[in-house]
Amino acid sequence: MAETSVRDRVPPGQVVTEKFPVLHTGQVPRYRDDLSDWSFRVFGQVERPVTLTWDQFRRLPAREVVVDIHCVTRWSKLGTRWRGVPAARVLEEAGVKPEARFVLVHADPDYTTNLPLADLYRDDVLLAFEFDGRPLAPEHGYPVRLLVPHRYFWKSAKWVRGFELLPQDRPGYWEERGYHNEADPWKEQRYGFF
Ligand SMILES: Nc1nc2c(c(=O)[nH]1)N[C@H]1C(S)=C(S)[C@@H](COP(=O)(O)O)O[C@H]1N2
Ligand SMILES: [Mo]
Repeated sequence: MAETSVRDRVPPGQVVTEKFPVLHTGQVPRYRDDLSDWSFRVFGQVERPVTLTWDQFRRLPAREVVVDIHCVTRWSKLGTRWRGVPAARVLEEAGVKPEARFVLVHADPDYTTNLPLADLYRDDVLLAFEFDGRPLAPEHGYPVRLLVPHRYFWKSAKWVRGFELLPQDRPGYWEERGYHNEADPWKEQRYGFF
């Protein structure tokens, strides 16, 4: 099978980097060593709101993906390797109501970002707990970050703590501050109107 050439993997206006820049607002959150102060909630338009402990979360089946990631600040990183629980698997725990169409992703410290619910059913959308075979670094989202490779990286919330299922779209932190609601790197949806 012919590999897509590297050039074809870089969206317009992006520059490839080997580094892994760190970008976020606020302080890197710290958790207890046993992660007893970490949980993941699924709530809103669901049959059974759930709060998963770290142990419950880690018992869910995980998978590995290798994906390209694209930041709105114009860096792209190709072939990044992640391991995590498919977001869809976590939704299954709660049972999604038919009214649910959007998700507001909640993360520490006070970060949110919004997605269409359908995004969470993609194979490569993970609640990722490993990068390149190791636990996430604190500054990259330890213990768990969302990975949404097909959208600009601000949608990949670090220190993710919950999914709120909604009947209507609700903008997150950057979306409220003028970033594009859809954030498709191939369409250069960097900034825009909600
Ligand atoms: N919780 C949280 N997640 C976040 C952010 C943030 O401020 N808080 N920033 C986002 C932005 S704007 C980017 S570009 C990526 C950067 O991820 P990285 O630091 O692992 O490269 O994290 C995203 N996830
Ligand atoms: Mo960003």
